Amino acid sequence: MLAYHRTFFRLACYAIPAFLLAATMTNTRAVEPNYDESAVRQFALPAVLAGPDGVPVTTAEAWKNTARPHQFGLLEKFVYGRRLPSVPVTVVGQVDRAAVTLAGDVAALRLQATLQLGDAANAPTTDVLLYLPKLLPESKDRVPVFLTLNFRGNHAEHADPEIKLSTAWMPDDKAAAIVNNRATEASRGTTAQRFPVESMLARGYGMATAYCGDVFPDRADGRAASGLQSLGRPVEGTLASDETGAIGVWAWQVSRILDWLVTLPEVDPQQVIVVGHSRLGKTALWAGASDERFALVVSNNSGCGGAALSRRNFGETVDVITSRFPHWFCPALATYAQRETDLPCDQHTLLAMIAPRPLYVASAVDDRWADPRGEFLAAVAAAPAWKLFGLTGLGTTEYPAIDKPIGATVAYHVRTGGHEMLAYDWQRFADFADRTLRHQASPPANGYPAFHPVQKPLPIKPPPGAVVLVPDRVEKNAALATFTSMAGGPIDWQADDGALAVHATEKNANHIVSKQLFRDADIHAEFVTSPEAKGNSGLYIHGHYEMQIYDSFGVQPPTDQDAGSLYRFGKPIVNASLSTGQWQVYDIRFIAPRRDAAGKIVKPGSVTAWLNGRLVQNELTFTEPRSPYTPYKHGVTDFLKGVEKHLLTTDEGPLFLQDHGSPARFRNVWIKRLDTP
Ligand code: GTR
Repeated sequence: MLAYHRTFFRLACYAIPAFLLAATMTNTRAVEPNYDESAVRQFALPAVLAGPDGVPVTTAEAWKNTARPHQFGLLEKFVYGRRLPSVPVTVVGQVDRAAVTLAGDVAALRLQATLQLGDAANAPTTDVLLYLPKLLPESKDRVPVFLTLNFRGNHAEHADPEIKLSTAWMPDDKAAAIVNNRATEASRGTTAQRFPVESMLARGYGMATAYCGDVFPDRADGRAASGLQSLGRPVEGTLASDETGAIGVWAWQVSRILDWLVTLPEVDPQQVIVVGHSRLGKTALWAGASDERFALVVSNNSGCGGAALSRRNFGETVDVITSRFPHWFCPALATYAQRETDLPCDQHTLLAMIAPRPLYVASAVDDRWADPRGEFLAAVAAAPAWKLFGLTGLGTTEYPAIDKPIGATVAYHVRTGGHEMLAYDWQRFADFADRTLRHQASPPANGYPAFHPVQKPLPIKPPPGAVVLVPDRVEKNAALATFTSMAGGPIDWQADDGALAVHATEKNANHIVSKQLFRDADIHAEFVTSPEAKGNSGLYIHGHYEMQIYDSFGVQPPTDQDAGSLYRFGKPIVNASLSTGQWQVYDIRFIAPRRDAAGKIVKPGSVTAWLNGRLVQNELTFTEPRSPYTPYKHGVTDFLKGVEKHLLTTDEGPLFLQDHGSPARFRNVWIKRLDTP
């Protein structure tokens, strides 16, 4: 069937007038996307090093002078439209500078500035949010900065309540609490899983972001409300085939923000890294191609029109993307729908534009729509451009294993999980920037597997090597031998409707204590909160750090009392709570703090947590316990004194399920130790 369509359309392209062709193409859009590798068509890629005469160049000089400009011109003409001119950038009003302390006691400098792009009367403005690691006052150090556009406004990228709430148009989106095309207070932090400020600042990087919709609202008729008019570009009627699309405008926005960043004394102008996810990953690549001041370019899950080869009919195609998002590209691209093999360029040439600078292409294994293999093959095919400079690009043609980054000056990974930009991705980008830009070793990786838990459908099967503390069905009168009471004896919690119910007490000190001890571990727990006593319970890790269980359904904004918080250390990134009576699920990666011989913490611990499919803590660091209610202080027994002593000397402790006066129920609780086989 697919073969039939391919042949049919190749003929169609040559024989059928344009208006009929458009109609036929619309029909085929109903065809299921191809996810069958064996049904990918055979194709030859345009020579990546070819100059205007079609002959591949052989020197870096010739590449810079002839082939690169020629190839860049093809990308302008057939994919993104003409690069927009530079304009003067001015700060509107004052830059808002504030010293802030972020979750995990991370000291930072937060800057917020409104930039006007150009001096035309209708010049657009964009709000930039920038966090910088706090430097000593006398420091002359300048820091590298990751710059990324965002989808839902700066306030959605971090829960910091001082971030200016965007008033720009946004697509309605329940998950981001956008109502009637405007952000609400509840929108704060809703995309924070994509912007791990604290952990990147801890590695010495600044984090900058701005909303793409400030200069081009992401909708088919967004052109009229875009910055294009201020640049004298047409915004209606029939457009020239190489008229710039939204991606070109967003890339221009990124470059203008760079104009401002490089004026800041704290920012290293030679080390600004452009990063983008998805459509904004396409944008990051085009920005990096159009503006060679970007020192490193990162594409995350950018897919069709980004890092993925257009000639591969796998996942999203030129046909689909140009019909769903006609405003993203220049009009010429749509004419190559169903005849991608006729395109004078392909996306490997886009990647080659980054040479000799370092480039990172990141995919996710379940993001088949973005064609992970097509992204990898484009990186392979772009390699000759780095070779001209005596550099190794990817250095391999072999597809890597999941969660195993590869590459030299071009890096690639395919992460576990789906279409997102997560802590794992950022840590790899920072590793790569450490190596290629800063020429320094990255902090030792703990070597643990990537953590992107699947949380539905419940119950989740425990992985190999996990120690099950509570089975997924608890039989009536089952004597659960995996826990002890606070006094070290048998527990008095009972089965209730197949789950283990908290035996709630007035003193709130009838926790149960796992016999299994652990240091670093992944912890999984399924639970139901009760409407009594605010649903309060918790996963009291090591008896020191409580991942909160609470009836927080609908609470906005969530505080450090609510479900998803690490009590007394950090409120949840987003309120992911379900209502009482519903099964909920936590997955927690707990990296234990390390202590010296006297039991004092010498290296902070960290917690990453997912609640009901949403990231609620992202590598939140913590030091000495802060709760006055730890079981080593409140309800303490001789048995617990022994547990604490062991903990302070070995960094290993139990998991407590907490009694806080509310009969929460648990099932399918398990621990997978990370630091032992
Ligand atoms: C999809 C689109 C992709 C990708 C994604 C995104 O709908 O098909 O090309 O860009 O949106 O930006 O999230």
